[in-house]
Amino acid sequence: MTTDQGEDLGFDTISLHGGYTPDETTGSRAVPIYQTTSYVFDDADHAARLFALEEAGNIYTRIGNPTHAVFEKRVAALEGGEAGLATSSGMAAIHLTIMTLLEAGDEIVASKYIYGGTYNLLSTTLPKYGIETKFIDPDELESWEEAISEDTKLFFLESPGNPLLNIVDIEGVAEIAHANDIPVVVDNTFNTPYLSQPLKLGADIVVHSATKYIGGHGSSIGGIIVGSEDFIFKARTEGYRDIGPALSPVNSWLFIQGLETLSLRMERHSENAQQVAEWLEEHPKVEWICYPGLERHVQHELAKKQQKNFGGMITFGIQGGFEAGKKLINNVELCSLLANVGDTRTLIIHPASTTHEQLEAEEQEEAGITEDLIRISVGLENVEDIIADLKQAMEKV
Ligand code: LCS
Repeated sequence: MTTDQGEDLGFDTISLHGGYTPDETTGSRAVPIYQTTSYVFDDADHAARLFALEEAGNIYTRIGNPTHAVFEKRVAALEGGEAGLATSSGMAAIHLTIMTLLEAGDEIVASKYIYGGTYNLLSTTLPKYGIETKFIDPDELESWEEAISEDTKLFFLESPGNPLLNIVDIEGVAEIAHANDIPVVVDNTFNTPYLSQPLKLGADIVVHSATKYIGGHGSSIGGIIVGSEDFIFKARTEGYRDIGPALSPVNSWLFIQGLETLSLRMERHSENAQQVAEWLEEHPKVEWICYPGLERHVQHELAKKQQKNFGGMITFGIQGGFEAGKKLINNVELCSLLANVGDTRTLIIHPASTTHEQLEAEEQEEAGITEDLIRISVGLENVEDIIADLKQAMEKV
């Protein structure tokens, strides 16, 4: 996004202004919520031109909406992409991206370290429609290359992965993909465009669960896709229109509110998580810990190179495995036990029995979801209070 003079605007400025100038009719400074299903056409010819896609304009909120348009333009500008498309959930964003690019007979090569719901979409649902996925270790660049067949039409990864927080070398993966004419889709949910911009590292399409840090307050389910103008136009006029994964204008508005403080929140999430991780690292009952901001993280250097900071997610294993993990989770008071991440509040969960429960036992093992794994989404509370809560719960284990 640039000024009228063509200068690049900074991230925070785009977070606040991207995609919107005050409404000409009302002067409204905040982005209005266009809570409408449809838009009046000038006349029959105007309507026909819009339906024939000969002219751009509002038709029906399942296809587009002015509040969504601000959200879409703002995230696209923050990611450094050409255009965006807002969806009813993160899963809808991923599904629509795949539906737009692939057809029966095509194959996906995907990181095996991804959100359980996405893993299930790829492993179980899409094969019913003739789309198969090969899951690989994303940290070994040669495994991407080796998995390619003549049917491969898409690479898919998360960095950091949910919940293992492995960091993928996006530039390296994109180089292999592009040498084989394969587009790279990155789920940037855990980082948000504030911490990393995969398109600038060579990815072709970025998807988000806006439900997480973009919304940031745990109030709304939604998603967004960012890519080229051509790709987004195709996604909007084909799958978005046919399948109907549009979101409510109110949710787009809530995501816009979230974007306005994204950098402030991501800095504080990162600062708090670093301190919680350092505290856990020293705790005698902690068997292992994974946080990209710790030097012991095997990809700490890559994370430093590829990200602005290390984010709010921590995973660790507790001595005593499943039962000890359950005790810890049952004894926290400030931390909320629930299935979400990226809220202002600190959240905690045991993925093996919840977010990754749809995976078979071997798939869980393959994806690194051990029985003792605890995931914390560190919130914006005073960090001493978060640590005090974990401390008292640890004492009861
Ligand atoms: N991508 C990632 C990285 C996610 O963590 C999730 C949801 C999705 C996509 C799907 O987004 P949604 O449709 O829920 O907006 N992750 C969840 C989790 O870890 N716990 O509950 C949901």
